[in-house]
Amino acid sequence: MTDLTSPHGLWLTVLAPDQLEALPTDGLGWLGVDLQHGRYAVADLPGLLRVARVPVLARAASGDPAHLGQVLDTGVSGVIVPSVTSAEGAAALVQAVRFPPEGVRSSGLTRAVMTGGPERPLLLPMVETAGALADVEAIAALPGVDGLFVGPYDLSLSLGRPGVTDAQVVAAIGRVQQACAQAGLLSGVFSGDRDLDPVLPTGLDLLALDTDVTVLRRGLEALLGDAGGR
Ligand code: 3PY
Ligand code: MG
Repeated sequence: MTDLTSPHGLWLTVLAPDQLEALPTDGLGWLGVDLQHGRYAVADLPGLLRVARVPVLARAASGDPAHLGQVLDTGVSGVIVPSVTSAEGAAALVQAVRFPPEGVRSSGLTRAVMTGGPERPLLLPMVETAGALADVEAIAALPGVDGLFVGPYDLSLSLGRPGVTDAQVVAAIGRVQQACAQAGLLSGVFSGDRDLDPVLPTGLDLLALDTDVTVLRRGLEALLGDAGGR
């Protein structure tokens, strides 16, 4: 995914393809499709991919190898994989996502093959547990990992900290970004909080600003505000 025009991404949780089609994409570098906490199933990906005008990364529901194979078979640009707890867990993801000899992913006449999907989709394990944070340098050193993606909400829970802008959570995000920079990997974060944005490290490659539902909500608030007393 070398064609990123901006680090700014939108996290899709509910939108159908025709609604996505109606959104402006100026300034948007990529889309995240959330199969973990969003409404999507694997079967929703082809429709979204058909209308997307920027690269699509799927946030998988889990690190299950069969699920990851099905997600990748749709032709997404890459997978963001939740709930990694150790370097061993991340190494297992490399096995699931890479074809032999690097891994054990199965090949077939998939949508990715038939429509010219990426030959080597990105693998971005999430750092959102204390275990993954403790192993972050080892995870970044794994061949087959292209980048790390921080989930600040789960990370704050796992670290026992009160929220995503807590100093220890922010420092942890900085550590992940540094590990990525040192290993030459992509670094990504989900924000969803306008107080978090200004304290995030600079130089992030992927910054998911917020979700589609937040966009709708903020749009409605702005509309009602503009209408004022009329
Ligand atoms: C988290 O912050 O835990 C996430 O997974 C972001 O979507
Ligand atoms: Mg999470």
